[in-house]
Amino acid sequence: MHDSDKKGFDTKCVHAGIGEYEFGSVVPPIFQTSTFKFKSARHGANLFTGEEKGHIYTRMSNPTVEAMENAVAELEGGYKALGCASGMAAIDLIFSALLQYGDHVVCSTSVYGPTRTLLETVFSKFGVSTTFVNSSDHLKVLHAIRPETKVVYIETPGNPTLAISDLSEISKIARAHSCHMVVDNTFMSPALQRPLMLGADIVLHSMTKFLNGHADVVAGIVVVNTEELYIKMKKVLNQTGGVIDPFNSFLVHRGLKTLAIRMQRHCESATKIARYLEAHPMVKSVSFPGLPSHPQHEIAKKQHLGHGGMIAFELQGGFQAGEIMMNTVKLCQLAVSLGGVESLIQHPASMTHFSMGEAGRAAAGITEGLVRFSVGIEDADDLIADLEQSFEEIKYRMGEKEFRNSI
Ligand code: LCS
Repeated sequence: MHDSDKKGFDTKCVHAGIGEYEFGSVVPPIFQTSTFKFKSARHGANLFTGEEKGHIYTRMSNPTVEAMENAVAELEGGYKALGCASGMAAIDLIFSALLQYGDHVVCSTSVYGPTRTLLETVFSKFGVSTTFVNSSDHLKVLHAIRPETKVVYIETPGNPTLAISDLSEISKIARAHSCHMVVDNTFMSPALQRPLMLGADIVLHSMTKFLNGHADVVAGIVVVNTEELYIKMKKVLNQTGGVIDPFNSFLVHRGLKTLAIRMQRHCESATKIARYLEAHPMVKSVSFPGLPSHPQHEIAKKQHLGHGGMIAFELQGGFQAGEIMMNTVKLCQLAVSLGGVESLIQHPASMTHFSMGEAGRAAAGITEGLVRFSVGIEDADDLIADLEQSFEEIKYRMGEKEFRNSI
C-alpha cells in the first residue's frame, strides 16, 4: 500500500503529483521547454542508456507533464499514466500498442462516435477487426470473444446514451480469455468510478472533459496497472508522438484540485434536473444512471460513487422540438464537449455522433431527437428555469395543436 492510499480522495485531488519546488513554490512550475541541456557528453549518453535519470526532450518526458501524470495515476489507483494530446490520441495509443494484424476487438456499441470510426476506418486498414456489442448485457461481450480477440473496450456510461456496462463482470470475462480490458472513464472521472479497482487493465480519459473541467484544454491520458504495460505504451507514444504539452498539463493539474467538489456538484444538480425532466409532460424519456427508471440503475449503484453530470433525454415532438430547444436555451450553451463548469447542450445525431452514420447510431440507440445535456456547476434552479422557458418556446413555436400531432 502506498502512503497516499490512506488519504481521502478529496485530499489526493489537492495534493497528488505535487512535490517540493525552488523558492518554496506551492504550485509546480511550468517547464515550457522542448529540450534539456546535458552537463557533459557523458551525461547526455548516460541519459540515453538509462544509466542516469533525467529529462532529455519533451516528447520523451517533461517534469510538468510527469507531475500531472503522477496525479492522475494516483487518483485512478494505477501504476503510471501517459499524457496524450487528446482523448482520441490516448485511444489511438492504446490500440496501436496492443494490436497487430489479425487481431480482434470487442467494443461497446454506445461509445463516442470517433472511437467507433477509428476502429472501423483506420485500424481496419491494418487488419484489425472489431465486433460492436451492447455491453450492457455482459453475456454479449462473452459471446463476441474469438481466439484472436486481444482487447475488450468498454465505455461506461456510454456517450451519449448513458448505457451502463458491468465492469466487474466484463473484466472477469476479459481475464478468462487473456484479453486486455480497456475502459473509457471520461464520463465519470476517478471521483465517481475506478475501473482499475474493478478489474480493468487500462483506463483512459479525454481530459478535455471533467478532469480539466474548465473547457480550455484538449488533452487525454492513459492509466495502466502494470510496469509492463507502461513500458509498452511509453515506447509507442515516444514513436508516434501524440504527447500532451507542458502548459496543458499544468492546466489539467490545476483542474484536478477541484475535481472532487466539482463532481459532487455535477452529481447533485444533474440528479435534480433529471428528476425535473422525467416529470415534465413535454419529455418522452430521460436517461440518467441515478434514476430508478434507468435500465442499468442497479449496476450503476454497484459501481458508481455518484452518477455524474450527464443527462440524455428525448423530447415529445422529436427532432423539431429538439432543434427549437437548442436555439432557445440561454444559460445552457449550444456546443459539443462536456464536463466543464458551464452547462452545454447538443444534438448527438447531427453533431458528436454524426460520423457513425444512421445505422451505427440506430445500433447504439441514438435516436434522431435525442438531446445531450452536460450539467455544469451553475445553480440548478437557474438551469431548470432556462429549460422551462425553452419548453414554453417549443409550445409557442410548434403550436399546441402541431405539437400534440407530432407526439
Ligand atoms: N471519449 C469520450 C467518452 C469522449 O466523450 C470524447 C470526446 C473522447 C473520448 C475523445 O476526446 P478528445 O479527443 O475530444 O479529447 N467527446 C466529445 C463529445 O462528446 N463532444 O465533443 C467531444
